[in-house]
Amino acid sequence: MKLYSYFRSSAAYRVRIGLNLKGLAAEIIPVHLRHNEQHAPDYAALNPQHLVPLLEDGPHRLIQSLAILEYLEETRPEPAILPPDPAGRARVRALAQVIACEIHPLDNLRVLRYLVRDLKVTNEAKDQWYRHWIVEGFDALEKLLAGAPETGRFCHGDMPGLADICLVPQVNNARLAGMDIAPWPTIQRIAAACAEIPAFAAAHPSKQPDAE
Ligand SMILES: N[C@@H](CCC(=O)N[C@@H](CS)C(=O)NCC(=O)O)C(=O)O
Repeated sequence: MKLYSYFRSSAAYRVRIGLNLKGLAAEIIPVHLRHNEQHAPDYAALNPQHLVPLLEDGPHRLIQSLAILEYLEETRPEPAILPPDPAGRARVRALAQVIACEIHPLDNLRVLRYLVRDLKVTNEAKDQWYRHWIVEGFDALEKLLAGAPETGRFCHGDMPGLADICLVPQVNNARLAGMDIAPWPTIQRIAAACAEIPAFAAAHPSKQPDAE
């Protein structure tokens, strides 16, 4: 397998964690987003969205981190990253989507660039925007996690899964933005529990071949 990745990309970070949890090896092909390599013709031909991650698995070329993770779950079911029951799977997917569909897209590099370059928003206002969507998303996520009997050591029970895979990179982004996670104690606790797992630790941006 080949994973087109950027060390700081949280969507690629999700797939790196998923591969590690399932014990799967993938060659990392770095795509430097700050140097605009996602827009290079060779890469754009692979992914017309000009985004990472992209996973090649034999003849299959897969994009969108959640779709990739579901593909890995279906093709390599053990260890599972989704619970066995439909209601549990719906809960885990919902938690994952709170992050991957409601926080992350608003804070993506191309959105931030558009705010500054096209809409002439100041850097201060751009940073305020960035933090705003994390605060709003984490406030909801904290309530969803803290108030639920299904929450265990991890987002759903005592085994890490899809929701944790999405949570950890988003917490990392928040910390990189100088945010304190303490106001969300359940999120903080779960992120700390994940950090102890080698599959999560090895996927961290600082451990990537293209890390700077
Ligand atoms: N929904 C997509 C999001 C992918 C995405 O936004 N990737 C970012 C890095 S985290 C990217 O490639 N950004 C390039 C850009 O904004 O120009 C997924 O989950 O894979």
